[in-house]
Amino acid sequence: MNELTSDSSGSTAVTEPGLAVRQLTDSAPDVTRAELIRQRAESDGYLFVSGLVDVECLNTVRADILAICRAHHFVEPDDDVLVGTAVSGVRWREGDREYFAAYDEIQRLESFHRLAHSPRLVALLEALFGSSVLVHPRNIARVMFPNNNQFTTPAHQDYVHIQGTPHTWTAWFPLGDCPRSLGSLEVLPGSHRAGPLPVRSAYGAGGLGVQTDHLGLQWVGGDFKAGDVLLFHSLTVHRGTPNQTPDRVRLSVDFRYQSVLEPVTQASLLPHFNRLLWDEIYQGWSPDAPRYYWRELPLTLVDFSRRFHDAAARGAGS
Ligand SMILES: O=C(O)CCC(=O)C(=O)O
Repeated sequence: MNELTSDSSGSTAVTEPGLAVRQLTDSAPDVTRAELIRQRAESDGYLFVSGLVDVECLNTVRADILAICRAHHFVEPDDDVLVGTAVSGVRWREGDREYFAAYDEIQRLESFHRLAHSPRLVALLEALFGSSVLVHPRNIARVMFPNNNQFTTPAHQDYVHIQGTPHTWTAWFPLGDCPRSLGSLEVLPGSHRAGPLPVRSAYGAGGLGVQTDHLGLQWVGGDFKAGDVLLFHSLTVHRGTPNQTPDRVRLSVDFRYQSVLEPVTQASLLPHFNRLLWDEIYQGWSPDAPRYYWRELPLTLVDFSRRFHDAAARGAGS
């Protein structure tokens, strides 16, 4: 059965559940209209901005990550620097020793961490928060292999993993063009207003999923071009789409941001997966690179509640 839906943009669309997905509202024409941006963010729980990040910087990171992927035999050795053809039969994922060996090298990339500080991205978040922005240093990169659908990111909220303040926003974007069939990201507009949802263990990034049918909301998503950014509140439910290509890896990043005036956990100030020290990551970086910048900020540190996280993980349906 088809359903008629509408969102803050006032647009309506017919959705065939499981087939088509409603398109993201593009806020690119509105990035200088702070009040409108805040209203849309509050209403929808997400902002999609096409062409927000400089494609040259993005391609530098892509080339750097693919060079690591080639050295670790994730992608074909004679691939073009920007292509990313998966070696047949290889499908490592987070948690695998082979994945982490490459991921540690990705975490050491200055270009990758610099990308989180992209000026237009940070300026938009400043407008959204109405204050200075804390760029969480705990930057995340993902290499998603084809033929691995079981490990597609489940529908989930980020708050349980981040804590500190629910008003933390994630910027998700692919490192290159990313049609939905390569595995892009979708959001459930309005789901942030449901508060923290009960979780169950699930396959895929984060290992925790939520049920969403009872919310009666409609997924939005689509194809991404290099430079397009999807931002969402830490309680906005989002999910990956499976990488259905025969042989391409999907590269993407998750960067997180909050107002400097909101509390933050120490965990958000540590490297992702906490496998390396910052001093190890910073080796060989250029003098003007963003190192330990958060130590200069007047932050309020709060504990990460392992109990809240684990209780949530043991919750409904797990
Ligand atoms: O890139 C993905 O598939 C997962 C990104 C995501 O949902 C997250 O990190 O919270």
